[in-house]
Amino acid sequence: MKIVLASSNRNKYREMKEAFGPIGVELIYGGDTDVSIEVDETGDSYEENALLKARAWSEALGMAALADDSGLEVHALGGAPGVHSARAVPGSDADRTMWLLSQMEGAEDRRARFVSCIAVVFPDKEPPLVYRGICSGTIASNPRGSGGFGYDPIFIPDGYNATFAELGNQIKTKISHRAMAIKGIAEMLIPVLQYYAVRTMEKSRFVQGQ
Ligand code: ITT
Repeated sequence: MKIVLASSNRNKYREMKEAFGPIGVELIYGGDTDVSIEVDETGDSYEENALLKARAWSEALGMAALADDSGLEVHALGGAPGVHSARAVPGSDADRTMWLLSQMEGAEDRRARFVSCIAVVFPDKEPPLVYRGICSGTIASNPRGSGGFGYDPIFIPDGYNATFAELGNQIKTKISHRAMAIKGIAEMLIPVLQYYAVRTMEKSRFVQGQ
């Protein structure tokens, strides 16, 4: 089954593209399709925004769509930037990273967590699937490393002494919030894929029998 990734964030696609092969899903990068979709992320939660994105892409392309809505929640900042992580301040990922470090100046409590919520929407009446993944860690005092994207240079996952940007994609795709969300959503997808496979088989039997 083909599912489109409802995103033009190529970094997310890089972290997700291999993950669904083992359950028989080919994930297509939204940026490689001939539609360009801008979704207003007006939801108050990751779940709402992931569903908004997945619905918009599924309707536009008439196929199943999978969206990730994610963010960084910093304990000392009351959970900010959270659902607003991509737009916390205007500018580049590096600008937002430096802004976050400035907000954290002098803070002893460096606890933080990344959250990823993945939603899958189908083109028929099948109910959507939603799953949330979390990765806990701490905020570094300076940006370190060149891998990943977003706040990766300042996030040190628990159990490691290096940032996501230093650890690189091979480790990140095993332990990150997105990896956890992918694992959960893949388990939810398996029975749905089986249902579609049986339905397709029955349809083709019906056509042959006519
Ligand atoms: P799409 O909506 O097109 O998928 P986006 O980048 O706008 O792409 P989000 O609205 O979900 O995605 O915003 C998530 C932001 O949270 C992202 O831009 C980063 O700033 C941050 N973020 C999420 N996951 C991250 C990760 O794995 N590493 C670093 N930063 C991350």
